[in-house]
Amino acid sequence: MRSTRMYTAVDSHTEGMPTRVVTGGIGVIPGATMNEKRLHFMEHMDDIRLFLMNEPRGHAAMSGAILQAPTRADADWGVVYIEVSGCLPMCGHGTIGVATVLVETGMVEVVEPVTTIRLDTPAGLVIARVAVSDGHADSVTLENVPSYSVRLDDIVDVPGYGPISYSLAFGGNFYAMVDLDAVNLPFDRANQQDILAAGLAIMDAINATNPPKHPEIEGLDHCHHVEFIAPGSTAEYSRHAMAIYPGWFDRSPCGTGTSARMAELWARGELGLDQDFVNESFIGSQFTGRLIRETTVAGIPAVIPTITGRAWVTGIGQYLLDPTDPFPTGFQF
Ligand code: PYC
Repeated sequence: MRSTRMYTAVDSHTEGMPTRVVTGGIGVIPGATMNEKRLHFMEHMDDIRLFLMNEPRGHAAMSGAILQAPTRADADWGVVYIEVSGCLPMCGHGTIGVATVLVETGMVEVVEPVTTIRLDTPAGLVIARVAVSDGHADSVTLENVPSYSVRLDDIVDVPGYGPISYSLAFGGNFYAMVDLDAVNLPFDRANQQDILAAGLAIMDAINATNPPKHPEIEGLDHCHHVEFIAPGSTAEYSRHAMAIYPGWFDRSPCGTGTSARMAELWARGELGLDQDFVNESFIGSQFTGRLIRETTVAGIPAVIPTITGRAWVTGIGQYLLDPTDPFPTGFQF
């Protein structure tokens, strides 16, 4: 066996969505903050992401997280998120996967009944509280970065669809929230290609006419996620299909998307602090969210969300590159 690359990883899934947690082989990514590391990785090391996320080692909806030493004294581990479409500043399902893997592999000191792990992410400090029994990570509650509503009930003209009403909020990434009824499609996975096409058209139109920009985090200036809200959803229990650039659906209920949705509902006065919000994914898995306190982001009213969900370890791997492999950065199909 010959190889010019070898990365070790623990694979997991969070409520159906994969997180390949890369534990070795990459070394220290340059950068004084985790966001600087993310930006450096995107510019100079993207071949590693492609290698680990693309086929044949990954697939069209693959996602992962690279463990790093933290850049801040108040954190235990640092994380750079990777996925098929790039490097998110924050990923909720990925964080639940990371926290589960850190506990189950003993990479943190495990304390029962709750192990607290402080994670340095590109979007800021995220605290993961892992419920542990008999050494098993049963569930993770993450305390997310400040989330806020950007606009409510705006209209974007979407070629092929006409004027579409949407709201936009930040929950670690920017999310456009659109009623699925607005594109006249049923909440049914049989229609996923049509739902995806509508989502991509909506995000394109928003980015072309009125892109969002985070006031404090460099490089966050677009919307790559459209959360289609299913009919019958309320401020207590919501179902959605999360369309993500360049063409896949979150299998999990999307931690940052759930945070954005709660920030939107809070801005409308429909969701208060300390109330459960159950968010269900396109495959029927659930996260439970809560808003735990108010804050501000550059003067904008914001909230701190928590998200509770579960992850399971699915494998331990060493990912190799044979020097004769014709697809050194994989491929998309
Ligand atoms: O859970 O935050 C999340 C997420 C973002 C993209 C896919 N999952």
